[in-house]
Amino acid sequence: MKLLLTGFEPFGDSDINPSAQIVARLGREGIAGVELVTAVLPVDRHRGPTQLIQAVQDHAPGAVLCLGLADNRPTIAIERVAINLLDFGITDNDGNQIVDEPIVADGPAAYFTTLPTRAMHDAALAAGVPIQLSLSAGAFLCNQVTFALLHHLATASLAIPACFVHVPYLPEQVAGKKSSLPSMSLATICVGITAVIQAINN
Ligand code: PCA
Repeated sequence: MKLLLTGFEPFGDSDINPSAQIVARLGREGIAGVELVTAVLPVDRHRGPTQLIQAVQDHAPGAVLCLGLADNRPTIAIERVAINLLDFGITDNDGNQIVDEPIVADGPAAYFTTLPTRAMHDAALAAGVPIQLSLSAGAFLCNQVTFALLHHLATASLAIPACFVHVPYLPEQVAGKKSSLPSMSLATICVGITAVIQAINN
């Protein structure tokens, strides 16, 4: 199977985004039985969704798995739903802070993600990695690119399953901060994401 795996550039007050590091590492090391194609998306309300859809058009993958950082999650989180809402708590990397706007005017309220989320969850747990199923990817770029992709696939009648997975901070991102934010090592996250991808490939 050809799988498009994406991450995001750093955003906010951090110069690290673990999702980009995971994509780089797994792209370099490979996963048995999977042809991985990768992209790192800009945290930009216009270029983020456009580049994701362009990557799907360029590579014609059999499945799409998008990764991003969730700054307060203690575990990996598989997103089951993307909602038609932009409500940015911070600016994107182009300075846009959008409040209460739809992603697609007159579009549906939400889409379910379309990869086998339960099997993905169970595979990561079996590999010993903390993971949960989540009902909200928030209302920032991660939710936006997921909604935009699912809307594109639905309206273009493309039967390509797609899903978003949030990952926690890396330990080096929280070390020295005042609050005790949760984190997970890059090695552990990569074990979990590898198990998730193997479950998609089964
Ligand atoms: N996380 C943000 C956007 C980019 C990223 O890695 C989010 O959760 O929306």
